[in-house]
Amino acid sequence: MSDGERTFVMVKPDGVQRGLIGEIVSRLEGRGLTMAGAKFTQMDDDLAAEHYAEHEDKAFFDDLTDFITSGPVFATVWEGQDATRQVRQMMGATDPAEAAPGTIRGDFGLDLGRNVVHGSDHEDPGANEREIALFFDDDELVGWEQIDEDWLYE
Ligand code: DAT
Ligand code: MG
Repeated sequence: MSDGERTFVMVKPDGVQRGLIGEIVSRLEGRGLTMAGAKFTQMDDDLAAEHYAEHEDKAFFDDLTDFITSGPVFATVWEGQDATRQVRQMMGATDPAEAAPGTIRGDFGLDLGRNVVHGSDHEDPGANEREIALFFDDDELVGWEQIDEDWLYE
């Protein structure tokens, strides 16, 4: 059995526009993570400011919130063993130019301000729960057991 950890993953407006939703979902599914929630939506300024509150003093904050509200996003919750850290590894470095090939950002991005995907920071305790709660009510999340659990976890 997994530890049941949940993490927040969002395909950003550039990823949506470039048709990468399916690719990103496929990678997470293939890894063995289980989707617990999904929402196709466009963020408003308030949600963007809350979601990126840790960056509000940074010079890039206005560009970041303008970008993240510029089009629809695909907001998702994924569950699995050590899910937050594992997703961050699959996403790669924040700057796609530095992200290793084989990671999502390393395979699909070139520019820091267009890095395709967001995932909760595993080095920021509680970030996953906080971000999930910003986007989802409890009754919008589904806990379920995938039939291959016995073959994914020892
Ligand atoms: P991550 O998205 O990997 O968690 P972060 O939380 O440090 O990275 O930053 C949030 C987003 O802000 C990031 O995905 C891209 C943008 N960003 C980060 N640092 C930046 C910078 N120095 N200049 C412009 N945009 C930046
Ligand atoms: Mg971050």
